[in-house]
Amino acid sequence: MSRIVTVGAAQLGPIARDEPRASVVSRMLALMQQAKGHGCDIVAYPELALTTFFPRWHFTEQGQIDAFFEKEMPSAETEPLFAEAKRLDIGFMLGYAELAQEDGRTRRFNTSILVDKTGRIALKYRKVHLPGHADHQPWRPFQHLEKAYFEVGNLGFPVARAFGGIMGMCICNDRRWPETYRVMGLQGVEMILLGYNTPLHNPPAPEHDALSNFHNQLSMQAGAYQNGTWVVGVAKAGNEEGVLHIGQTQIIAPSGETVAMCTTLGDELCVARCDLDLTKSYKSTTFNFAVHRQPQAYGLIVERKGAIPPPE
Ligand code: CDV
Repeated sequence: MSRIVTVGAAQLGPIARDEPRASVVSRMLALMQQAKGHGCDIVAYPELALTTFFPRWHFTEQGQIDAFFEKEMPSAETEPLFAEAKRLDIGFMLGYAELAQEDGRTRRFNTSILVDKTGRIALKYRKVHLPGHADHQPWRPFQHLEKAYFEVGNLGFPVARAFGGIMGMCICNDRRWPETYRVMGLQGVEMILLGYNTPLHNPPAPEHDALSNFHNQLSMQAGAYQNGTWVVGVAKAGNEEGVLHIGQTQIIAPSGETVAMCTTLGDELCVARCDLDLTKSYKSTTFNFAVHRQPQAYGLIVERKGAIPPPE
């Protein structure tokens, strides 16, 4: 048996702070049309795909921050993505900053949606692992204020039946945490779509800089293999407003092998025919959770209060 979902991972190059959404959307439409030309069922875009990565700046006016957020989806500016996808009979995954009116208040999330071929939002995810800091830290060459500008996502890690399989999403820093993949793995996920904005330089730990690409590979390949799932990681890459970001947009098989990867730091599409049935041999053997996992043993460890302190 084979269940093929052809995926286009649509890497975006830098987006300038003053680049209008209409210009970004036209870049995204060009990639969508290329994806259709390659027979794709889905085109996946990066985290916060519609604007520059604004948490790198400390803003004091809420209005300046909210200018980067979407108050409705679709909006007049994003509707062309929905319309063209429907016309082309292709689905898409889109990351954006979401301003929601919920529980009687304004809430802000770092969000992704998966839109099916009919234009319906089949799945929504709000980023759980927000990296960086909540306070202005002037010593840094650039800020990472996700903890100030977003709330922790309140939807968990949901999966949905779509595109003939079981689909899930996560966003950027989530990909470094094994819990992300395992929570979806336990729900039988067969393909995880994720976008990222990853600066090459890590101000609190510059000794990690030379390993940025390696850590990107390591996390996504391990997540795929250990849960028997496809993983599609899509970068916003290149030199954005003076900050270098990694690329390496890629599609990873349930074996953990990368089967397609972008080679530039600009707008670029890479494509793979993903057989969702390749997940089966991993999910039914090495990572047959029902047979081999031992959650009762993990409980003993979780019960311990905190880590053992390192020796003096
Ligand atoms: N946008 C992100 O979540 N970026 C983080 C950086 C700050 C390390 C990442 O994990 O790639």
